[in-house]
Amino acid sequence: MRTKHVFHAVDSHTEGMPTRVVTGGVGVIPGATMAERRRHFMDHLDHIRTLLMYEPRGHGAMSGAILQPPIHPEADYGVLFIEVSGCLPMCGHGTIGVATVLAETGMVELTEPVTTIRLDTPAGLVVVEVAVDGGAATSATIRNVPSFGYALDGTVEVAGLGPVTYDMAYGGNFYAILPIESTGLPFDRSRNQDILAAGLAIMDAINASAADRPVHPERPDISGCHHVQLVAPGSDAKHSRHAMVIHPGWFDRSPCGTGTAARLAQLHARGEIAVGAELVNESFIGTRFVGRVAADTTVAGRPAILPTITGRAWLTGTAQYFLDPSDPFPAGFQL
Ligand code: PYC
Repeated sequence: MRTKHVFHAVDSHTEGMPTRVVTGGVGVIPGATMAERRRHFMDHLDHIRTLLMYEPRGHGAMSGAILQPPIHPEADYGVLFIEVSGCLPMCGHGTIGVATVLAETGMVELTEPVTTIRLDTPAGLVVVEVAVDGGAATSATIRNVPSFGYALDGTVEVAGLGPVTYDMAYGGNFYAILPIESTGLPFDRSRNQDILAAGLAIMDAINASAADRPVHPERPDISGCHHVQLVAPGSDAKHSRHAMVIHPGWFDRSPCGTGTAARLAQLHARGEIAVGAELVNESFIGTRFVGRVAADTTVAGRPAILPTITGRAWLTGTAQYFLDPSDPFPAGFQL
């Protein structure tokens, strides 16, 4: 065996969605904040993301997180979220995966019944309360970053669909949220390629228009819409089901943590959910997160909420990923 590089990882899944937690091999990424480290990583180290997320080590819906020493004085670990789609400011299923891995591998000291872990993410400090029973992490609740409705009832002209009305909300990433009926498609996994194409067309149309492309009012480094939440018929503010279309062309297998936060913020902005109320948010494969509006707040003077998201993750293995100097795909590949 020859290897130019070894990456150590603990693989997990959160309600069906993988999180490859990279525990070693990357080194400390330069930057004075996790947001600066994310920028540096995207500009200079993106081949590490593609090596670990793309084929043949990953697949078209792969997701992961790179552990870093924290910079925020209150945090236990820094986290950089990596996916086939890029480097996210925040990822909910990834946070639940990271917290479960930290708890179940002894990388944080366990206390029962709750172990509190503070993560320094590019979107801000995120506190996770891991429920622990007999040494096992049975669920994790994220206190997510402030989330808000960005624009309600936006309309965009979409190739092949015509005018489409949507709400834009932020929950750590921006989400266009609309009923799947607006695409003329049923909420049916056998139509997944058509649903994917419709979601991506909506995303492209939003990002192509300077007036519609979202930009975080306090964080210009967080912009653009890379997630479209197509809500199933019969959904309401207590129980919502969706297909989450993600750039460049895959579905979240989990109920999407930041998408659940955005859905809570959208429902709150519409006056459909109150502080203290809970929403069960269900993925395209039928797995569930429970979201809660914990409190009101503001972001740059806009009404916003502090959401919590609860879900479960399971460890699936440990691995060392190598890069042989003769490997013809040193940055992986996509079909
Ligand atoms: O859980 O926040 C999330 C997420 C984002 C993209 C995929 N999952």
